[in-house]
Amino acid sequence: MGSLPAHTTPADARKILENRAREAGFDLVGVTGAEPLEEGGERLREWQEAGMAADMGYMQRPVGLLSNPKKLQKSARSVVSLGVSYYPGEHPENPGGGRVARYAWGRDYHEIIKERLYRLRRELEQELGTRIKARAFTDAVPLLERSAAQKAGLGFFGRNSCLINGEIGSYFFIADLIVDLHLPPDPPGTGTCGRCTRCMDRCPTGAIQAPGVVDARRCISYLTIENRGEIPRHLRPLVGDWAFGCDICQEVCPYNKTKASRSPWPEFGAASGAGPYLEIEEVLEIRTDEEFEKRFAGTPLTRPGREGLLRNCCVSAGNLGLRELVPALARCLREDPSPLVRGHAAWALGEIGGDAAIKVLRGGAEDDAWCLREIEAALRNADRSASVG
Ligand code: B12
Repeated sequence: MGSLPAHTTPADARKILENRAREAGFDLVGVTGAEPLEEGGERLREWQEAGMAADMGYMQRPVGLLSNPKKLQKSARSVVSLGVSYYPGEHPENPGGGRVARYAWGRDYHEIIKERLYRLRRELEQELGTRIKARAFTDAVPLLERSAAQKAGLGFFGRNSCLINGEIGSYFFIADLIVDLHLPPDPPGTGTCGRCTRCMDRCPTGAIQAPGVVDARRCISYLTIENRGEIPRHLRPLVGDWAFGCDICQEVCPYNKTKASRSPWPEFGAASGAGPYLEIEEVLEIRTDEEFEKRFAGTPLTRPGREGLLRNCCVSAGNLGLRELVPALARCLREDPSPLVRGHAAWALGEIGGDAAIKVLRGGAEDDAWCLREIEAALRNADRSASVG
């Protein structure tokens, strides 16, 4: 088990950690013990039992695993929780693209943050003069990171379930260093949403079922990132122009309106990755996984895979009513190897409507049963708007 040299008190070690973490670019630093996260575990159990984890298999793992840092590292004594702002600014007015959630404008945060975490560990080892056994990660292992971060003092749970920090809002990643050192724990994070319910009122799909409880099955972030299947037809119009993730419950939060300041990490800026909008036509032309991987390598946008991202871009095109995309959607409907993409392309054509779209919908040679149902529904939709118009 790691121990501090005789001349260093736990309080000294805590101060050194704070200084090195800030130098490494972390905005928030806190420590909690490595005991199980009991309240978080209880909430997780209820959430799982209500089916709110949707199809995320990794969130259906046993509560005792997800809520116990010692399952990740036997010798764990403290969890160092760190916050790093990713706020890249506000979306400019939509030029007709697929909207990307702010956390994904730049490079993939997983590797970038992990590297800095291990560097932080090395610096601590040098300065403290002791070996530290550590596990470093962000959003990559089975642990309730928000619960650990709240216990470590990084912020409080907002009604949108995000961890909110009174000084910087909620546009920050949580990163963790589980260490075998005993460090003095911080008091848990406190704060309140007061009477504000904007996030609950403004979520287009009504995903926030109760304060702090998000039903993934309705959350646009889940539907466009983690979901591998169709976006349920009744939810598609509510997804709006979001093509990857969603920030609405954070955008409307008063803490973010007044406290969010741009992340100093250039990796998270729009210039380093996909930026605030995807060019829908360009995405709709990607026909192979290799091409897709090459186009989005090193960004978070690889997560839903080619089919998922094209599915989302079809939905954005339909909701934006982009007539100029009828030819690209027609090519998807005729040529894309994936029924998932073809079915959503049909839906978008139905939403856009007009003679050209109807002609495409009538003229196909589809043989997939689900796609055929999508085409029929799209034709009903397009015909209905034609007769109303
Ligand atoms: C699964 C997951 C998702 C799912 C489900 C989200 C959800 N709310 O559960 C989906 C795909 C929808 C999602 C979306 C997003 N995610 Co996500 N996601 C995760 C993941 C992997 C697990 C979250 C989880 O445990 N959910 C289960 C439920 C039960 O837990 P919970 O919502 O956190 O609720 C906790 C509270 O209720 C808490 N609690 C305990 N006591 C109390 C007391 C009170 C009074 C209250 C209210 C709550 C409370 O206990 C619960 C368990 O910890 C974490 C990484 C990790 N390993 O922790 C990232 C993580 C939560 N996601 C993150 C981000 C950035 C996002 C998005 C903003 C991305 C985007 N822009 O599209 C959205 C935000 C949507 C939202 N409002 O949550 C960050 C959040 C950082 C922050 N400041 O909070 C995390 C921590 C990743 C990271 N390492 O930075 N995500």
